[in-house]
Amino acid sequence: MVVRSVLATLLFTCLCAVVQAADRPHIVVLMPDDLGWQDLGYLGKEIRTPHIDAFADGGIRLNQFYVQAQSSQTRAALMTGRYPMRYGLQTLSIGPRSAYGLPVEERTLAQALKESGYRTAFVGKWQLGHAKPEFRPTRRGFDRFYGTLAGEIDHVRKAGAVGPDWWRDEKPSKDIGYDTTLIGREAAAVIAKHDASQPLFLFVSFNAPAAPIQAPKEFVDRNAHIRDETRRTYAGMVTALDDAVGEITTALAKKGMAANTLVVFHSDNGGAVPHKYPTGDGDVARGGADNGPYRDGQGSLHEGGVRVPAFIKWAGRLDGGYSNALIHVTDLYPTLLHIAGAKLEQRKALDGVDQWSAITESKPSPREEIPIAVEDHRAAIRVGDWKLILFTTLPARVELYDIPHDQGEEDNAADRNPTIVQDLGARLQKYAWDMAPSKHLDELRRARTADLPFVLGPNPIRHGATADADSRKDPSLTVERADRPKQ
Ligand SMILES: [Ca+2]
Repeated sequence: MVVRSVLATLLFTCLCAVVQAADRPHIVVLMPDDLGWQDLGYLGKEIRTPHIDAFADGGIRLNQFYVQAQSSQTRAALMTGRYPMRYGLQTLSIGPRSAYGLPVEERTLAQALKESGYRTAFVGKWQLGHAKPEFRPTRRGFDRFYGTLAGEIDHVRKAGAVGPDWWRDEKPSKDIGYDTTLIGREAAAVIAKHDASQPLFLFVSFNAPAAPIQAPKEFVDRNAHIRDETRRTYAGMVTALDDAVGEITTALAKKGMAANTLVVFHSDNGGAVPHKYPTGDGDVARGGADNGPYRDGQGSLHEGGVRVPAFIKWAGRLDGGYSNALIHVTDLYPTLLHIAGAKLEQRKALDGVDQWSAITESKPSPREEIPIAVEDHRAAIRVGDWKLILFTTLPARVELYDIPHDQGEEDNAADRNPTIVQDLGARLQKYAWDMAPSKHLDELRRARTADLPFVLGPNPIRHGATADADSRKDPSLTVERADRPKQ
């Protein structure tokens, strides 16, 4: 009797395992670079993106999806399920001349999926380390790699500050063409060549629409309705991005993989726009992006920098809709591993939490808080409706916003809510004690020649006092904030 019961259990377990293996979806992550909140057809209307809209229409839109403010940080958070401050990547991005990378002790999403039987491919901008072979995607869990290792390249020449940077696996590639088009073509080819009986993890990390703002004429011409030249060229980059997504859609359909492919789409950080206060990380003199109601953009800890358009789609399984759950990019790691039936146990503790029930069953987010940034000179945390931002370099500054009621972060409520400031500040302080030394700052400290630009900021008080009206056409950008502390 006992034996029969054990056998029955074993049989049941085996059947479940078979069902689960057959059920495991292909996973495709589509991640644009510096895409603004309002720069998709379904969100803004000015730039048409029919292919991305078609994905979004049948998917679940994630209305409170937070990322890190900079490229390398978001990629690292997604790939590890752990906050960048745990392993020293909390400051800026890994630059073309940087010697460091994502520490090899960190387990990556690709490694975890590969261990559980997925084939893996990375196409596009890596930016998680390039100075040593062990940092490369092909050593970090990906079977295949095509694209740029360091990023920050010219979109046509595909060269950056230290020369040509376009690769196929571990060899330089001489492919000619616009990077976004090449990335779309390669991603489609990966799908076309894939043996669909095995699950696939394809990470498409676009280099668009990030600076430099460049697009071939055919894409720019499709946005002739936009008068501003920078915005029109930026829109051309988004059009190329949408066409590339269209190629991927077609490839999935041709291969019969569309119904069993889970697609995750989100920008790596906010669109690059002139900040309310000039200078500072991620600041640009003229940006093509539009972050809609959100303040500032790439590099900023305000919503424009860290809250991005995002959705998740699984045509055969999920109905469309939306989720207002508080989600951080680190949550994708356990969520995707859960769906893939992969092993979650690992040596380093995860920060991300499984959001599958919150997304698909409209259950509350298991997350109470998101430490948006924990750096030597600044930090931010979202807890419930509240968001605290600290600028810790002198003159120090504290900002507190009630996000659902002040999405533009115009009304600093810090003075009126000392208890909340104290509570959120104490939480940030706890994280700060766990912070690993910043690899970026460490490199700068050791540099003999300081040719790497770095500004400790943006600090609104400091920059508000020296705002350069000439560089900001909109006079409101140079007006000091009303909530500046009394002198
Ligand atoms: Ca970026």
